[in-house]
Amino acid sequence: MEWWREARYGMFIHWGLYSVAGGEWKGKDYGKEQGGASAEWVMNSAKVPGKEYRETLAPQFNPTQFDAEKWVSVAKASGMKYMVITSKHHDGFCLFDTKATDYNVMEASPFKRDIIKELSEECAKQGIKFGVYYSQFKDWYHRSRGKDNPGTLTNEEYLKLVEDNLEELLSNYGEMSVLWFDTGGSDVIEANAQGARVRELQPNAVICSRLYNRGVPANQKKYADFNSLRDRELPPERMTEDAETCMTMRHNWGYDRTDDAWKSEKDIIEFLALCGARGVNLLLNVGPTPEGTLLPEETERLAAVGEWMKVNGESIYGTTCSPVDFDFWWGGITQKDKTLYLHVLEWKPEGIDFNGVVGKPIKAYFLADAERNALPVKYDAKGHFTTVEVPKEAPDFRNTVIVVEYDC
Ligand code: JFZ
Repeated sequence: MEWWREARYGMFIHWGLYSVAGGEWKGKDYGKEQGGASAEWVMNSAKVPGKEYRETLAPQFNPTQFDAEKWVSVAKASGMKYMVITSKHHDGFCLFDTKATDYNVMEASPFKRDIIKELSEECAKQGIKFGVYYSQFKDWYHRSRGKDNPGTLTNEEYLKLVEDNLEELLSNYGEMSVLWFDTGGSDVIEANAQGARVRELQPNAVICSRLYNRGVPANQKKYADFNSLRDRELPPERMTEDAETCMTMRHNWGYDRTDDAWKSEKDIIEFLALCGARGVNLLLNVGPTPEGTLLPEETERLAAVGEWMKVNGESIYGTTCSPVDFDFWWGGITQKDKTLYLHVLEWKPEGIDFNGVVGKPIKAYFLADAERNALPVKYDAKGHFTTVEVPKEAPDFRNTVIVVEYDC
């Protein structure tokens, strides 16, 4: 887990046949906020039978502009340290060369390239940890969705498919650093068997708590290495356990043709800082196009976060949430050894108030200030300081991390 705690920030990729649909089916919009669950759910939202979904979309999945080197370079430049891509989402389509079903990119689409292989190799080359999202329980193609929508497999055959897929993903793609299962069934025995297999084949892999159904008590989630919080959720308090929040840059996870609800660079940077202040990793999502490209709106935002991380990354990577009672009106605190990083999202001319903590601070300064010019601080009777004085005008949101160094 050490690399994962150090990493703090990764790329989530939702890509598959649903990207061709772009959230629409037969001219109707099923994106999130248009009545659908999200673009990658179009098969379910539009109640599309498996055969029709496959015959409509699979022949169109030919993302000839896909370039793993570009995607991994964008992630790296953004300061991301790991990547998790959908290897099989709920629509059942496999983005890798599998022998367990012919409903995969090699056999069912004209693309015939192993996307998981190309990305895992590029990540290894560029020093980014690689992992896969895998929908182990929901599968609207292979499993039955009721008498009107029979699956292609019986329940037993489906469990065998999952077992075979895991063997392939855990054996054929080198170091698999993250297994991001998504929402197991209520059967803990099934989930534990899947978790145990991951441990056997990839002992260093970090396993997401969604290996288990949310209803399973935490103390029964034997193989969960981190708590995957609700989508886009910041926990209300500091997390003492390893946890991660995943977030979209707009409404939908998968590519959606009409979704223009882009979060600003400021929104994203501040969300990353607040995740850090709560001791939570951020897995930030992109939904690539049917052509295999990232959207300009995505690459621009990721580059902006990368610029911020160049200056402020030390206040995120490898930090923990601070023991300071941190419900400050102005933002949150991350900590590393005897250094606190105040992530200041709101400003008041009277300065940044601050409950004293262990030890007397040596100095406070803006992390972006190469000269580390000390900011004036006021102390209370106990020698704890109460306020860091800041400029009357709030600085640019990209340069608002204040470092506080301690003498003990
Ligand atoms: C799941 C998927 O259904 C969705 O398509 C996407 O892949 C997302 C990242 O994960 O959706 C969920 C699963 C769990 C919660 C919310 C959305 N949850 O626990 O809040």
